[in-house]
Amino acid sequence: MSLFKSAINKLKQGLAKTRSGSAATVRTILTGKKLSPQLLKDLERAMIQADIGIKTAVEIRKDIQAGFERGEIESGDQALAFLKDQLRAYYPETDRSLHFARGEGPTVILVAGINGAGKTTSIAKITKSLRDDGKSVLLAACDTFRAAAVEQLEVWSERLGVQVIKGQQGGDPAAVAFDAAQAAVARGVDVLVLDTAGRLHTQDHLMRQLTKIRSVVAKQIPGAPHEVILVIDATTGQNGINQAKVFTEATDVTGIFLSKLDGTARGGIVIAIREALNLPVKFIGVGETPDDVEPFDPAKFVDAMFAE
Ligand SMILES: Nc1nc2c(ncn2[C@@H]2O[C@H](COP(=O)(O)OP(=O)(O)OP(=O)(O)O)[C@@H](O)[C@H]2O)c(=O)[nH]1
Ligand SMILES: [Mg+2]
Repeated sequence: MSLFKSAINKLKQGLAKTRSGSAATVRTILTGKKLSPQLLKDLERAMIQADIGIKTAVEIRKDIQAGFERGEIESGDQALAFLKDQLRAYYPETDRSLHFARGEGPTVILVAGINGAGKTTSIAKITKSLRDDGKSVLLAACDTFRAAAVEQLEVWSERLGVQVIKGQQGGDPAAVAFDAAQAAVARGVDVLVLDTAGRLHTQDHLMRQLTKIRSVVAKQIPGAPHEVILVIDATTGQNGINQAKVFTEATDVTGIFLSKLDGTARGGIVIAIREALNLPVKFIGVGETPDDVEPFDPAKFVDAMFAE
């Protein structure tokens, strides 16, 4: 993934709260200790507190326990090394890059998520990376529900030097998507990114609106949307994952943008997402500026999470 440059220091900084919080607890519980049944219990609790997900936490504890009973894992330090290996092993080589349209035509990225998840900010991050890579980008303000939503997208677009297609407040978001798809083709832009509403009258409304936006762009641009990115706020923990499930049931999501990892001490949520949704986390948000984005690299993530 050359597009998004990964910087281990930024990642470590972004995970500062996790590193000094829940991951530090896991580390200090284990470091320099002799492994014991009590220590295993404490470890399991600490992993759950890190938002790793109950199933995964229990699984890892059981595996370490089995190693302990066989006499293969004797110390806390060995257990920590095993834990890290295990976490890395949960992530087989999968394609975490953004998928672009093959051949002609713009690539369409649809961005969804509950209100306040960080959609608009994450779009600014994706846009900045695409622009840095020399790609032209057009934005579509399909959140016509809130006036401020369009303004916020416009502020980012001015800063990033890209244009926005918008409609009337309260208008049909699918009509905005239609105009935007036409404009993207006519202007020959490389990537069209659609911002959507996070809240509507009902969840059912929201899901139907997403479906409608999807089908409108699919009719205009073959193969679109090429990516459906679901933004999940890392600070909302299991609750956020449960809300995300509703989206994955209603529409084909191709990847997760996990925002606000810098704002939580429970960075283990990345692992819980694997357990609950089985979708690739493609990007992580580690701050509020367009530069605060990292491609998700499991090995680097696990290292950064447990780094001192
Ligand atoms: N610390 C931190 N804050 C973030 C990050 N991503 C987004 N935010 C903040 O979260 C708040 C909500 O972000 P938005 O991008 O407006 O979220 P949204 O999903 O578009 O919200 P709605 O349009 O209301 O549904 C803003 O204050 C952002 O600055 C992140 O990675 N780290
Ligand atoms: Mg928004």
